[in-house]
This record gives sequence, C-alpha cells and structure tokens, in this order.
Amino acid sequence: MNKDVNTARESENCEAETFFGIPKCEDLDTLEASSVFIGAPCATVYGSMGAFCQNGPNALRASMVEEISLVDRYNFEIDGPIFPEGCRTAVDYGDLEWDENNFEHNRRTIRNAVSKSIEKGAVPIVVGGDDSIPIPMLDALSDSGKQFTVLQIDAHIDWRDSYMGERYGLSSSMRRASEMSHINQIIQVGMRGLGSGHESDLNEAKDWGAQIFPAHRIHREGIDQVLDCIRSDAHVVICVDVDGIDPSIVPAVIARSPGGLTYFQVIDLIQGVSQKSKIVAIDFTEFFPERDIDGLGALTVSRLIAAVMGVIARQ
Ligand SMILES: [Mn+2]
Repeated sequence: MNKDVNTARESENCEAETFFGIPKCEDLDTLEASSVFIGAPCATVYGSMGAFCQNGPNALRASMVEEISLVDRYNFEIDGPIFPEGCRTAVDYGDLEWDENNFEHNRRTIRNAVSKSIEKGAVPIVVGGDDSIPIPMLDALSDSGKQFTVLQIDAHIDWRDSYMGERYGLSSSMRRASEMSHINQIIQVGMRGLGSGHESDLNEAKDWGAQIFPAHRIHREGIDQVLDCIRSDAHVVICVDVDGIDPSIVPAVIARSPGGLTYFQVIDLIQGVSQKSKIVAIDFTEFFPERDIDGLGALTVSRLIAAVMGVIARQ
C-alpha cells in the first residue's frame, strides 16, 4: 500500500479523537477495559520550566492517526493483533484537566483517576506530562493494601530529595516512591550520562535497596538480569521516562543523552514483566513534542504504547 505523502503530512497536524481509534471512556465509573489511556499533561512543575510536556498526550494520539485502520492487523512485537478476539480492548479517557498553578489539585486528579481505574479492573496507562506524574500514580496504589515493585526506565535515577524547593517534581519521583510503605522494591534501568543527581543521591538509593542497572550494563549483558530480580507473584508498576530510550529514536526529550535503551529492549522488558508477573499500572512521561524530529519520537513512543496495550490485554 502506497501512502500519499500529502495525506500523511495533513494527518500529522490533525487532532485525533482517541489514541489508535480505541473507544472513548467518558466516565471512569462505567469503565470496562483491559487498560485505559489517561492523558496527564501536568502534575508538579518547576517554576523555570513550566508544563513543557503538556502537549505530549495529544501529539501521541495524532501520530497514530495513519495507523487506525491497521488496529486489527498482525503486530510482530506481540505475535498477533493488539487486541485478540476474546480480549477486552483499551479505552481512552482523554486528558485530565489541570492547573499550572495548583499542583496539589493536579496530583489529586491523577491519583483519583488511577485509583478508580484499578478499582474497575483496568490497568492505567498514564501518559504525561513530565516525570512528576508517577508520584500521584504510585500514591494511588496504596488504596489496594498490596505491596508493589516499581520498574523505572529512565536516563536518570530521580532520587533528589527536593529540587528548586519542590519535593514532588520530576527529579524526585523515585525518592518519593521509596518513602511509600506499599512499595517494597525499586528496579531502575537505563541510567547514563549526567543528570541533576549527586553521588550522595545514588548512594542513598542503593542504601535503600534500589537495584540499579545503568544503560551500559544493559547493552553489555542484556535484560534478563533485570527480569530475574522480579518475583513471579509481584505486582509491578512500570515508570517509563522516555529519555531512558535512545535519543536516535526518541529525540523528543528535554535533555538528550546518548546510549539509551533500544525499542526492543523496552518492549522485551515490559513483555517479560507481564509474562513473569503482572503489570498493574504504567506511565510514559517526558515526551516533549516540540523537541521531536520529523515525528520520529512520537512514532516510537506511540508504537510502544500500542504494544503495551496488547501486552496488557493478554494478561
Ligand atoms: Mn529522565
């Protein structure tokens, strides 16, 4: 099938109603799905940076417009159609409303949406927004009374106690996770280069028991060592900061760092978790469409999210 170049260009700019043409969910009280795409443009921002990822969810929806007619085709990443017959599909809840000056309100809105989704038996796929989004998402899990494993994919460890006077910002997500009594394991994958953290942050992460796999170790030794850390009865929350992926395929981030994970290392990690244990929630953060190159990052991240929907539908 030849695609008309002009048609493709036009669709890049058009507004997509939902991600990948999946049904829209207007009310989480009536939610019936395997997973739910929840756009979260903003949680807690640093004053000087603003809500720089606010257009992330819509850019990812727009990048899948050309693919909507292919939703029932064979997807080699997951060995079948995204939603095989007999599986519940995913739905799109749209974007949560937010206020750039009221972070507590944003966090409460995210927390409530995640909590309600889980209560309804759907896995929340929370699409940011910057990397402050995971904090209210992880907080919402305490309602279940269970213990959780966090698997973070990121170029950075995010263990700052506070940054620019803010404790709930994007540099502190794993530090805040470590303080939650319902989180008993943190595995971090993809670290490299220079971030905002100090050596003391890394030492405190290790002292807590965080299992840290820098990107170079993943490239040398593979991902099985990561999956080996996860117990088969674990409830796993996956936090994907898309700067954990290599900037050659996801240039749409605020600080590109060479040597990141490949598309298939990320897919295999997520699929491996699902096959071994259970994914209970996942987020994709730090997708910054204004820094993208020819829609390349949007293509990579939206294809990943589509594959994740298929992985979760099979759980
Ligand atoms: Mn990061």
